[in-house]
Amino acid sequence: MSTTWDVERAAGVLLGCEDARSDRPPLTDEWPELDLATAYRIQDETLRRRRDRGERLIGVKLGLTSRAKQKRMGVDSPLTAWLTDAMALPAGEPVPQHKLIHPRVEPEIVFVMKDRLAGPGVTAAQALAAVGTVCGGAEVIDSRYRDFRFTLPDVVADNASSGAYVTGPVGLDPRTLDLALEAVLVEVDGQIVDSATGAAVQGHPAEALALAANDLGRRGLAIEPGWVVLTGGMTDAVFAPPGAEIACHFTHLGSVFLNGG
Ligand code: 0L1
Ligand code: MG
Repeated sequence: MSTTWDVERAAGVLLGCEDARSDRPPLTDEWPELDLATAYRIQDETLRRRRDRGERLIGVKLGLTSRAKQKRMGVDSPLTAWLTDAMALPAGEPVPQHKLIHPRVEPEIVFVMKDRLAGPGVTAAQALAAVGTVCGGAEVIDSRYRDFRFTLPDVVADNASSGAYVTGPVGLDPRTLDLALEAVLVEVDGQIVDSATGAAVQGHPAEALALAANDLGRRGLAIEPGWVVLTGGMTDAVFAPPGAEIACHFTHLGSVFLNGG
């Protein structure tokens, strides 16, 4: 059975699920030998195909950087994935339900890069020095796997459940605030359902940024000036059914509002 799978087929199947809005069992159910290096090759192949169809690479996102996310998904290692312009959701736009399978929303601290950042060996302080602005944000995740059931190689291959993301209205110099203490309250229909501070993300979101630079560095890649970096869900993600009103209120980074569509 496992011999029937390869990078090209897996990339095609995952993008096909995305286009058809259909979910499927994890690849590792049929391809148990799928390892992390091959999973990143699948992720890169999906990026290549997205670019072939006109999407522009605009940044990188981290996944599973907080204990809340790791515990919920049963995967205890962070990962990186790609962001393209097609994933950017203008503020005020509803969750694009017509393009998604089973969207969930999570609050994130988002960096916009000023300088190039190339690992390996990047520290959190060096990472922060390369940042232009920091914003509050929300990611709309949408796994191609049924019930969000996956292993680490599965979710890496699936571009870390990428769907869409929105950034808040406030962009600050990250050196003017303590991002470990930056708090977020997540509200659904006016009820607070979760909260966290930036410390939830690897102790400090700059640690997550350094992790991404070092991870890309090991693959011969770098974080480029102007790129957007999503540092990973600070809390567990909330379901985003049509009609829900979701808000992420940050201490200094403003509020991000998302209508469930
Ligand atoms: O579906 C998932 O929860 C995996 C992606 C993780 C995204 C994140 O932690 O920000
Ligand atoms: Mg995320």
